[in-house]
Amino acid sequence: MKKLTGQERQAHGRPASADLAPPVSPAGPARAVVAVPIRKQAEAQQQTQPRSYLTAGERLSEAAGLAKAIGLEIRYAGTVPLTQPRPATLFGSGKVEEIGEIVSAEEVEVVIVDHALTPIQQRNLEKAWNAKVLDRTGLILEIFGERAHSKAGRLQVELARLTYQKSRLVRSWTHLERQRGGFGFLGGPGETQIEADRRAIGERIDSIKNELGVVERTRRLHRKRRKQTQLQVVSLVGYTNAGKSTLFNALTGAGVLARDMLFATLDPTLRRVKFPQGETFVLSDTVGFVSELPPQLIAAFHSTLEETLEADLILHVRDIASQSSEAQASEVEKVLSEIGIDAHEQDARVIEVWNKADLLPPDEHERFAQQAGQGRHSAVLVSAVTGEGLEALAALIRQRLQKQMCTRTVVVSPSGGPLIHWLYENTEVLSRRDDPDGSMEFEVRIAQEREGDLDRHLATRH
Ligand SMILES: Nc1nc2c(ncn2[C@@H]2O[C@H](COP(=O)(O)OP(=O)(O)OP(=O)(O)O)[C@@H](O)[C@H]2O)c(=O)[nH]1
Ligand SMILES: [Mg+2]
Repeated sequence: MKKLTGQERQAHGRPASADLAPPVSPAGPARAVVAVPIRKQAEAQQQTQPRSYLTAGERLSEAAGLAKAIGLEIRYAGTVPLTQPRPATLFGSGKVEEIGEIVSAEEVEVVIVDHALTPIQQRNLEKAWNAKVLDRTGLILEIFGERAHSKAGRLQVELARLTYQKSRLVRSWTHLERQRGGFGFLGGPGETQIEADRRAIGERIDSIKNELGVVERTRRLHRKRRKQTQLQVVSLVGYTNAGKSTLFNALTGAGVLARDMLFATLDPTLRRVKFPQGETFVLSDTVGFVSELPPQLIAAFHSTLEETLEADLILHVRDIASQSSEAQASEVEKVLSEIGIDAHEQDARVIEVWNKADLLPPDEHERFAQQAGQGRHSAVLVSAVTGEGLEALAALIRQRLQKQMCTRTVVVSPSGGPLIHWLYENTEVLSRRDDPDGSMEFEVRIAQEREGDLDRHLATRH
């Protein structure tokens, strides 16, 4: 089939490649090809550490899932062996041609290359295939762009996008390149235009950071307030689609979005949960992780991830029925360690929640049920859909949170007003008894790490 030129495509009602906006246009979802480059050493790595790396097949289905997450209609998806990355086009000319034939045969508008591409490689491949090309980071940014609804979420995504775009401003411009990299500025090619774009992007990044600064300060204030009143926080983390929001809804009765699509959740949601015994804690649901999460996104979402960093307990939710559950778990641990949580070994705050137990065949279910208590982390086998294991999970959460707290009895003299105020401000008052002589006896709960503060106050005020 003859390859269509830009003009012919426009004549056929399809936009020229440069300003293609995937995915959904009045003509229906954009047609896409998904190409997953597989490097020799990545394959070797996967073979030596099968539990830490996704197989080629798993990477392919994940890349297809990411493409579907923005509504692309996948016409062809395949892995492409990559022996020697080429500076100009990543793939060798033979592969470029091969993919090009599929692109024109399927009349594809977007090609997803599940690998990092330089701006030069991206431009050259767009020319070669006369289609829009998105690399992995570009695709994930598109997904986040679609999912961001809150002001904070939209700012964070725009910040990540601009940071990514700023790093991709390239020198040698043609008309096409100006449209893509130029942030909409119609300057001439050459130094000045790039400098102008870089400055404009830099200014926008600064103003976004200022706006986000307000969001972060508010979140920090809320966290400080919760800490003061001993309200402990339990944070749900995990690979995207593992079932975090479904579990959140099951434990809190909230109705946050839970759906079989990647990155359904972007903004954090917090809800109080009360144990039957009366104590209360806060559960937080947040954005999921994926392998090779773009660093720009981790940076832009650090105030969201800070919630997890400062949590009293971290529930690492895993889709235990997924073939790539182990590899996904190690990807999650990589991101957590990037934000300062050593989830792999040391951090005692981590509990693994092995979710989707209902999808396991009986023998596997049996095996995981046995393993749950034995691994390097406490783990609980649950199904957020059937409710299996949720009581055991709640009991383990309570036990762990209690371990971090201590209960003290405090007797306050009749003139102890300031101390009483401090107790209400900084502890969880479980009970109070007023004695006939005017003194009061309080039973309070306080985090072990803050017991010193209480003792200091008792020493100075009665
Ligand atoms: N069978 C089964 N499906 C589940 C279970 N938990 C969640 N799911 C399904 O898995 C899909 C993803 O669930 P979510 O709760 O949205 O997953 P998530 O981890 O919050 O995903 P993101 O927000 O995208 O990171 C949905 O279709 C859920 O219905 C479970 O225990 N069993
Ligand atoms: Mg979710």
